[in-house]
Amino acid sequence: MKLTTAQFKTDFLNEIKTLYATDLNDTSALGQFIALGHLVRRYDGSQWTKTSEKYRKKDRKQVYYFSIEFLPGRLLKSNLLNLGLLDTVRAGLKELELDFETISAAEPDPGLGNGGLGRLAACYMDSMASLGIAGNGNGIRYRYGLFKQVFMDGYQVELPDDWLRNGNVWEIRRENKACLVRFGGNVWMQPQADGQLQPVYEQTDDVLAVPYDVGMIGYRNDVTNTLRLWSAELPPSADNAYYSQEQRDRIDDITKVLYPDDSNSEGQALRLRQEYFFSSAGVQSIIRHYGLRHQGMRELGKKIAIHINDTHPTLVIPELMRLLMDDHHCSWDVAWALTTQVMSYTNHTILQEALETWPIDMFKGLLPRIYQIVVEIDRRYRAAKTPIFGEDLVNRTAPLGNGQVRMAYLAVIGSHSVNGVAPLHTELLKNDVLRDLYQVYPERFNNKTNGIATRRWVQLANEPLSQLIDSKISPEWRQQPSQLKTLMAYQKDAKFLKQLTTVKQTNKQALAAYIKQNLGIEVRTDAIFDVQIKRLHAYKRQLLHVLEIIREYLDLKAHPATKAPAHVHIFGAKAAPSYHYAKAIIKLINALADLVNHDPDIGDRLKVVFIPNYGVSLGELIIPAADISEQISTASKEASGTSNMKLMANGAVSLATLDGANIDIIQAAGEANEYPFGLTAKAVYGYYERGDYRSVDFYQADPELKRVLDALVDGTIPGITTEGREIYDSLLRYNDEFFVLADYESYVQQQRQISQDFQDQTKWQQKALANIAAAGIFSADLAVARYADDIWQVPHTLLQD
Ligand code: NBX
Repeated sequence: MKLTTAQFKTDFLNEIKTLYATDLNDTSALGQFIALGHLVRRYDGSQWTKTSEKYRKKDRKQVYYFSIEFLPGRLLKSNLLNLGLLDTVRAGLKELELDFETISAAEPDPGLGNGGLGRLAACYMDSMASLGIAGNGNGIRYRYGLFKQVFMDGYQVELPDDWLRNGNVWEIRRENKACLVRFGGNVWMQPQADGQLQPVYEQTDDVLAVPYDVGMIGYRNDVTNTLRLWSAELPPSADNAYYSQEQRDRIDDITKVLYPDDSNSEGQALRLRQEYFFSSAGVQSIIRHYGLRHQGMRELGKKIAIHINDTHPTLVIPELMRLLMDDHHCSWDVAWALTTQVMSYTNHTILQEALETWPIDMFKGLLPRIYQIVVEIDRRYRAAKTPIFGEDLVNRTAPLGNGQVRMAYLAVIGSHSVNGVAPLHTELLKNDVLRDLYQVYPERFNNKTNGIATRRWVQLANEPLSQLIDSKISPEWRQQPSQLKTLMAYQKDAKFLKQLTTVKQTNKQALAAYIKQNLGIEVRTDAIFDVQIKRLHAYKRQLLHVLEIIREYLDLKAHPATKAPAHVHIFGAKAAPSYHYAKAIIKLINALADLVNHDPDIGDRLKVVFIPNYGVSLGELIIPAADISEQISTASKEASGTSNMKLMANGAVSLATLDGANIDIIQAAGEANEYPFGLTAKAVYGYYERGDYRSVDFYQADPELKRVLDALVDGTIPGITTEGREIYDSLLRYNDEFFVLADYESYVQQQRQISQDFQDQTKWQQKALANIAAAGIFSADLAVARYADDIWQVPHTLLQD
């Protein structure tokens, strides 16, 4: 849109006056942010309305992306960028003697997700809008987001994330679109005059689902889509029924707090209530919207697509069946054909403990009608498939088994498409986790490698790099990240490579300033910034990184004259509050940091920095400053990874196992430009099959490794107590579940190589450049276009090369 600086200033000052009845000098950065937010909403308002009208007029097929998590990050800057107003607003604020960055930092960062899965959903919302896809998000408006992490005495302490304290400028409460979601009670089927059966509900607990809509603004294309987040409230009771405090709490609790578990299924009834709550409300609103425009349900499959982001929204399958049969009087067969045509499912993990199952008793009690439908899905599946695949396979794959409702199986059976998120992951789904179902439905399985929003992760997070890129190649890369590959023409341009170093320095200074101010640690910006940012989990192996730090420390102590570049190890990671082992690792890292950072023998040559409360906003600060991207999960365990892509796009070089999308990154940028190491997935599976992994052998064979491991228990790291022993035991007594010791040697070797290679900055920046140039293929726009083409079958405006 068009806006002059002068006009913006007038609008902004008016907004301040209207909102606060005072003048600019009397407002805080937060107040200024809120005013700006309102203004942006106003600038975008007509675009949002027009988008819905356009979709309606053209009767466009709608995509609904269901996800129990969305991690959008702060929206002010990205909304301004996408509306084309960022420069104008910056200039206007500057003339008013205000600092845009300070105002922007006052925006709360909504932590409505745990990690990769939630952030991916947000990247895809941005891409759907930017590709002109009629895409809608559907999720939960948690009153409290993921906990805020602080460290006390090196231990993680969780504080509530009261992100709505000052309201949310981006949302619109739509009370008129609220609907009821039913829990519990009894249901029985009553025959009607026409012979049809209608459910009769008794003594149900009804919850009012109220939607809050957030505009998802496309990149300079006049499109604004909707992310709809549901909040649970007391229903308006016609007979003024009295609700006990307990009933009120039970309703409030549904959307009160995000489960802080990444890659782990809690199995709690409250979680199941959350899942059905947003699945039911979402499907009800879809059907109502569809019904306003269409006669009957015949066209449903042509007009809507529902995407299930991991198994948490799987109940959309029986819920759609319920609405089609009970409310719209479809036969089972018609309803089932429509449902499978509409649904598609993405799996994000092969970890056993993450695969959701619900005890049948719990499920039946909470969702009696839905349970009846699942029983019928199960019955029909068994009847149809047993003659072809035999009883054993069918028993293993049916939605109901071992007293459980098996969500992943239900998702596969009720969808027309099942995808993994990187080629290796999809292969493992087919050959391992979902092997039996792959026999039954081979045509449903496909891969969709993850992607990232380059606009947020490069254009916004790394403006110095973006400007440097603009000075060399056409700004088209901003719309079409695949164009980044043309940067390879500068592989031998010494001046350009120097400029890359300068850009990195600038970003490192910004991060170093944050570290100094918040943690009191001083780091050299000519050091290697070695970054591992992700949830804390044993399979992600922060521990392997820790062992390397201990090795470097002991090495520097023993050989003070060693010439090597300074090394700063940077961690960001939250542990699930009940994940004891992960918390022990946090304590270990903090204790090690304490030791290393205060050792006068070490000085500024080695630093360990654990930045608390890692999330989207800190990612935007850390990622542009990274030299090394630590992607060191045990091969086969990380479905894809997405921080690997973000770091690569910002010129960090991957130190990586052959896991998830690391494989594709290494292939894209060239092996010579990364530091691959470790067991392959095949080798890991080989150990499983033979059962002959013996971690102690590695300990005994390598004196250096022995010295490093002993440091966990011999008092070398004074800050730890039982944690050292626990971790030591996990590696040696309990045989090192994640093959840390097997990969230690090759990891250390690559770390040594990095220390050497970093000294030649020309060569180093050539590697960085190869990474930046190859990162375009991991753009979320491309990934979403593939979903649109292959799965949802909707048009989009992706510019192809
Ligand atoms: O999804 C992550 C994977 O671990 C990453 O490798 C991947 O890049 C990312 C996006 O595809 N998974 C994730 O964040 N969470 C879960 O997978 C999850 C599964 C079940 C559960 C809770 C979380 N109960």
